[in-house]
Amino acid sequence: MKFAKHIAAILGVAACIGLTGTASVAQDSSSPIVIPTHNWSSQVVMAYVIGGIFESMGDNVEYVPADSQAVYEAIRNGDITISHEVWQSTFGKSFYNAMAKGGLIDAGTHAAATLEELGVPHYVLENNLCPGLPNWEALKNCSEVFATADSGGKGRILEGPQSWHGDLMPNRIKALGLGDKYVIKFAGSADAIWAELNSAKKAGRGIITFNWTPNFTDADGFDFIEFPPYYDGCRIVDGGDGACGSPKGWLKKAANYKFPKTHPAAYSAFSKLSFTTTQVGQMAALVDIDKMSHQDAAKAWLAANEKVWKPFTK
Ligand code: TMO
Repeated sequence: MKFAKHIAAILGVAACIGLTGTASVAQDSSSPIVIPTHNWSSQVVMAYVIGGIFESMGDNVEYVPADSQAVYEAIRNGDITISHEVWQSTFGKSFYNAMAKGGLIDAGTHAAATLEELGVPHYVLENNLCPGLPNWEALKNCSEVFATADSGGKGRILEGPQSWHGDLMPNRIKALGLGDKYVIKFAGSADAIWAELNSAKKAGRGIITFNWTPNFTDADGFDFIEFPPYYDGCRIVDGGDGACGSPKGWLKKAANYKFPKTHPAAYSAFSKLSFTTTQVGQMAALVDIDKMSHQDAAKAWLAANEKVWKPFTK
């Protein structure tokens, strides 16, 4: 009897080891990993790059177009599995809000540092179209340089789509006392910003737009305006007066909290995955300069960069 109990105990231990062993080599679920696509090029190319990496590991993936603010709630409740470009300035608040509610986890930070800010193409500085730039105070004295046919004599600032960060820039311009001299116009798309930058460049005209780095414009030379430094709480949505620039920020990854359990191998790769400024810029350039489709750009990038991404899967 004693002996039988002993055997049972040993068998129990063996069964446990068996289970643990199975768990450590568990297969990823065949349910699709849901990857969101938004409305700027690097994000969409990177969606297909990461999807391609998961597929190379035998995982199934699905892509869904998603609003870039609402996506954090969708990850939290499990409708979407990951976000691979969480830009601090624009999405930090929604990311942390979803995390605080529960269901969304921080899956690590890319090597690339970020800035999402208003700025001017380099020739605006080179040709001294607004003396004193990139210091923001120069804007007080040259609004006419940035006027357009529809700006009512004021300088025009071309902001990105309003879905990115709402009234951040109108609030800032007002808070800095520039509201009488400048109007903010929201672009319908990122492509509309690039089209306006192109035509302004051809004409040698002054132009102020929202832009970001890493982006394909890094190679061209785009100068960000230096606003009063960002600090936690300076924005109106955070209780401040709004008179500050954007943070020199991080670029993070997020995931639904179940992802590490349902797809341990894919999660491990995703958590290791990190892209540099150059790599994110390349992904945008393949579309915005080379005019490839997002899918073809991702295929080309994966084929040319196996040494970069294969180690994430190991
Ligand atoms: C989120 N974005 C890179 C467009 O600023």
